[in-house]
Amino acid sequence: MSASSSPSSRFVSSNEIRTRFSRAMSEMYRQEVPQYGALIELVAEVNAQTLKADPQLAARMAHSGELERLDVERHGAIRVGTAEELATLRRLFAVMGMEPVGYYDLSVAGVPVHSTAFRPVADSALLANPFRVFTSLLRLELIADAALRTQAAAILARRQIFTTRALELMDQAERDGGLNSADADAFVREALETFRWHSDATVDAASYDALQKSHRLVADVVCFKGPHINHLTPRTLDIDAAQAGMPARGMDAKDVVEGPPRRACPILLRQTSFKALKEAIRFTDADHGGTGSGAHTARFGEIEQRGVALTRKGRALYDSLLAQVRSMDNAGSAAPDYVGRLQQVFTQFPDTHAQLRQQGLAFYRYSLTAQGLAQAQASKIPSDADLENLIAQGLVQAEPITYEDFLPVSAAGIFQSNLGGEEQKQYQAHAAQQVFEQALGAQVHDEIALYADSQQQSMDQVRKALTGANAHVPADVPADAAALAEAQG
Ligand code: OOG
Ligand code: NI
Repeated sequence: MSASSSPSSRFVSSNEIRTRFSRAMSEMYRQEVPQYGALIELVAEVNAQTLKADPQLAARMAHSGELERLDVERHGAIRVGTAEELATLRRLFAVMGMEPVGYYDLSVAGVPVHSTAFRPVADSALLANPFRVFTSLLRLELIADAALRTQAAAILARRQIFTTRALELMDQAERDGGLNSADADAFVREALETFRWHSDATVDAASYDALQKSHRLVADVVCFKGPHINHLTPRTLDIDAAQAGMPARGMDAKDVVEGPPRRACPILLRQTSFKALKEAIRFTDADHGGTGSGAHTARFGEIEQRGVALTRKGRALYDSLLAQVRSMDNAGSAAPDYVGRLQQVFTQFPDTHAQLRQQGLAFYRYSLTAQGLAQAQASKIPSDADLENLIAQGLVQAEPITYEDFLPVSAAGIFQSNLGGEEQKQYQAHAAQQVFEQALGAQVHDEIALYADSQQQSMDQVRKALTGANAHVPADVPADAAALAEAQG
């Protein structure tokens, strides 16, 4: 190896690998589930209309860099069966710069899984491509029937969800610290195989039925060759408009949008989906007469609208208001007039960005405005000036930090509406984050701490710009301006 071509210079960035992978996933899913393509078109139309009708939103998203990522923004979801599968997925996603963020216990909602989201963590990586994969691990211990539990574990132990080449390329990326462009392409191609749909089940019809009766999700995880991607979700800027447009395009939309109600200042995440498709599958005893083929419902389409990330205080308020609405009767989001009651109860959640900020309910990214920058350069702003005052004077702007994660109650609603069948299971609810992290082989990031860091960094940059400007460097020294520009990011 010559000194002039260090191996790292030949590597493509993890952002680039993630972008190639998310594009490949999107193309594959479009082929597998044509309605997903229709959904992408609908969302593109709604987004274009929304941006046209709201130039302020367009300007803000252009400034934050989010406008550029909007068209490629997706999340997907998969479900795996064993600790080893989860741990290897962590390594696979790490090659693409995706790390486990958050812990979601869905057993509370009658779904026998717990989950995390693999996603980029750094602000710059999120801007490059925020592709996320909501990843659930089946909790076999929640299957009541011991014999069935053993059978499920045995079936899972026999499968290998990764290709040999994918495993080799993971080793290589870890060993060398990256992949060159050709290897990255091979990696994307091989990784894709893990998420492909297989209509051939790995079990006979009787086993499928038994597992299905235990919980439909158990059959979905256990009976197939791998963790087929079960949906891919584009980001819409107006979920109500997109929801309204679904039936005209032949999509069987879920009745209500999960998450907070429509608001002037969107918070967290609102989601809706079209119901899962019934797909023909073949069991291993297909050729032996009898019940050789069946149907499986797992794969669907979903859309989401993202709002500002909430602080712990804001999140606690959100959770308590949502619990209030849902406890009004037992029907949850299926109750009549759920939307009206949601709107009603959420009037208690402040709905201007100034209030959200001043009451410490949501996270913002602070920066000097053009006017602020000019005044700072002229050392006209004291470095300890109050941020809210600077905002009021138009010298600093506070932009909402987008929520990049998921919501357990919403996720449960999405799971439920797409499992087919009406039955509600009850499980002893208990979060088991440590057990999950042990399976994963790593700790998950605390998502709220990530937003807090991001906000703090932006505040520090503003302070740094003000302090730099007040350091009594003659105003005509260009280095100072360069430092300011750098501090501005
Ligand atoms: C995951 C459902 C959760 C979301 O957007 O909240 C989810 C699944 O069905 O596997 O994707
Ligand atoms: Ni989803």
